Amino acid sequence: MLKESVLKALSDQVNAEFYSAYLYFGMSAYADRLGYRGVANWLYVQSREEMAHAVHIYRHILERGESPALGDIKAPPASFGSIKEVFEKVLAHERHVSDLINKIASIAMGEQDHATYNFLAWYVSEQVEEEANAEELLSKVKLADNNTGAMYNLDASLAARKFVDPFPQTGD
Ligand code: OFO
Repeated sequence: MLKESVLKALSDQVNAEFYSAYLYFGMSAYADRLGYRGVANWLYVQSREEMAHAVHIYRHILERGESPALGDIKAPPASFGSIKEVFEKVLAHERHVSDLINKIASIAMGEQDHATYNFLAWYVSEQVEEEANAEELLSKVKLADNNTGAMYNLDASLAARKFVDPFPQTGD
């Protein structure tokens, strides 16, 4: 069983992870429309990872004998000013998600829910990686600075990203 405050925080995070997936779907579609197929692929893979993050939390809630409260997922923006703006928003969003994860970890610790606190350790580390990846990509886009050749090469390199299940042991 989970304390009410932990259940609410975890349920909200399921929603936040699905929103992340939805946001990156929207960004992927935007990049695709501009012809940046590699950027679109990177964001699509990112979106799939976010769904896996959501399902993994959902399963933790079920394993603890509770049901998540599944709320509405808000619509993401349909358009962005540029590829640079996309990655600025990715970075800002990942920083926001890091804050959310840290807050849930604090709630779990406050409630002495060591199982949830331990479960969240993976997400804490993941957010360090997510922020680093977003920062690196934003730097590369800024360095390319609308240079067509540099953007073409960056786009080609992002086309190689493949989805890897972050939780192969559970198939989430
Ligand atoms: Fe779920 O890791 Fe990004 O947001």
